Amino acid sequence: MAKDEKKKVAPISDLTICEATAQMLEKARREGVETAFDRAADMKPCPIGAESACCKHCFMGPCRIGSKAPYEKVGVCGADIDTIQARNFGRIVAAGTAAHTDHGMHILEVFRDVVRGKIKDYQIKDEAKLISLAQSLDIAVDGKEIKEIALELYEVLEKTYTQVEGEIPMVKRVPPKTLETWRKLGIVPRGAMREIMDMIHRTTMGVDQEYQNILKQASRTALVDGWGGSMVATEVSDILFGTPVPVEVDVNMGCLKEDEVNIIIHGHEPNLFESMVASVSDPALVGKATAVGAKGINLVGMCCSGAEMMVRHGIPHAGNFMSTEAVLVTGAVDAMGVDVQCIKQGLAKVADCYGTKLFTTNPIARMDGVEHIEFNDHEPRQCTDTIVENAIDRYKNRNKPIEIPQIRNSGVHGFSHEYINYMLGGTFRSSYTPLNDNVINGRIRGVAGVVGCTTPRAKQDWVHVELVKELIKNDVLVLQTGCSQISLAKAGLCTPEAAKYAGDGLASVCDTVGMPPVLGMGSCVDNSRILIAASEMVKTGGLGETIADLPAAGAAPEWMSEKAIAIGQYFVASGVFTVFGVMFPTVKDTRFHKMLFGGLEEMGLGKWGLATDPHEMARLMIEHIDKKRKALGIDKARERVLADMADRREIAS
Ligand code: SF4
Ligand code: MSK
Repeated sequence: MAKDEKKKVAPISDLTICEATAQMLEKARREGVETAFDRAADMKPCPIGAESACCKHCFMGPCRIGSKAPYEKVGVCGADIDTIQARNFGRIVAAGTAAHTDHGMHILEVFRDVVRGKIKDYQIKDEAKLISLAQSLDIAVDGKEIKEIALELYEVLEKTYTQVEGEIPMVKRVPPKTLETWRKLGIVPRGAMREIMDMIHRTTMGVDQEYQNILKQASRTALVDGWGGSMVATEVSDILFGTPVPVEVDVNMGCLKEDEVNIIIHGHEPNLFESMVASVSDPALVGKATAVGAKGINLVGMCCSGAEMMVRHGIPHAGNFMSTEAVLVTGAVDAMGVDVQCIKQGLAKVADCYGTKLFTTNPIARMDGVEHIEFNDHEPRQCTDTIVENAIDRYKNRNKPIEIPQIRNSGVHGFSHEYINYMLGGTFRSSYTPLNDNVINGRIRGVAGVVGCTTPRAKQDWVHVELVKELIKNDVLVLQTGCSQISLAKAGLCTPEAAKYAGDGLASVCDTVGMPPVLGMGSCVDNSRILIAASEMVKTGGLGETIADLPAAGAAPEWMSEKAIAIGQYFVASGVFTVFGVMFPTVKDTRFHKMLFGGLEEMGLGKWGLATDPHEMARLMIEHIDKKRKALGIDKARERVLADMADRREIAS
């Protein structure tokens, strides 16, 4: 475990603003335990790969083109820099889309088997959502039993994944003018399997060698993620496990309890976590825990499955992606169960150092040297009860000193798009009209989605927090998901009291409604909630006819995953200006880069932006929001007038 003396070591104050993580990184260093922060300091990214200026799609290469203008160098096959970058980009989108859609398809299969009575451990929790989703997809519901509607809904939603021709079902939720643009451009998705297959096919050696055409398919593939795989995952998870409503919940490593059996679930699919909730509530298992001297069993989430359970059930959350190794350094985690996505292989060594029992559970995601307890949706408790028993055993035999950073941050999370509708409109007139009115009258300048990962390539949480502080100060309402939401929760900005940091207009809306200026919506798959909120704003009227008309922008300030690029591209293809931090995998000034960062907007879609500094990122987003306000004729802040629908349409014209 002794650290290699030659390795570069970055000061911890440069790595994170999360005090708990910093405290654990200090401890890890004292104890000679390595984390991703250390590995990143010692691993200089390949500059050619970082700019996507190389290709290994065949073995006449791999070819390194480099990023020197005028970009005359080509690969052995003759592929130029634009083709190479577009192919790489398309494959990143395909990989991210595959992750979200495989997750969504799995949840849909669970739903099917629940409805058919083959899975007994889960039930339909939100019948009202089931009915409203069915109606939104033109499924007749009158006079039908819930089971009949649910089976019809399953048949329709399955097309999201398996359909080979036609349009995916959820396009019915897209604003008509946005859909018209997609149809004109030929980017309406058919089905996820088809689009991902097409994307991978056309980017093999010697197939599609026109960057515009490759990007067209990348947009189509990304859209089947946002409006398909991810949206189905979110909607069906809500139907099965409950639609989030605001709940007060604690975040940070102080959620661990020294005198209880601590279990962390980390990953993405909610079914593992749901079963674990049942296991830790089982009196027999609680009894076993107390029999060994524990005061109880403490279940805590991390990363996105944690974010999803936090918004749905108010389960405490210990930290985001860059804290998953650090949390094990506390020595207090008795067991960690992981499923899919964003699980660092480095966890295995850290868990080993501190005696935490780490378990993989998903058949597609094993780790060398880590015990696998397969999770089966038909018998979910077999897996989760076994993890609990192992955790109790580890508690009984704890033999490492425990140091839990005593930091907990309370906040309100769980703003589903349904709840935003209700919150702003009230019980009897649920609608997005009050939100649109407040945007039109200027109290809310615009809406921003700030989402995505944390990474050792940026100071953890800092870019998220600085960006959001500046946005709300400028009256931009912030919607959040994923690891970003945890960054902001730790900074204390997910409370109604945080309205004091907002500009006067946004603060007045927050005070009236009693909401925070930063609305946490869930996991990275739940970015689909932001799409639906945007769609509802367009359909409500007064803010243009397409998502591209909205005074809105998106950002992933500390992104690292292929999934983030897929999400970014589905927001861009939906019409949103989307700014990424850290870096972007293109060579600036190539034709492909220009198309992403401007050309797509000229075609009626959104566009990408890049800024590593949060204040520059905020400037870009606010400038874009103001541009859209000007185009809508609402650029001058006005006192609120209660406009009716006709008035709002007039403002839009
Ligand atoms: Fe090189 Fe062309 Fe093969 Fe890519 S596809 S590795 S550019 S020869
Ligand atoms: S977990 S994709 S680090 S948000 Fe969804 Fe967090 Fe990014 Fe993974």
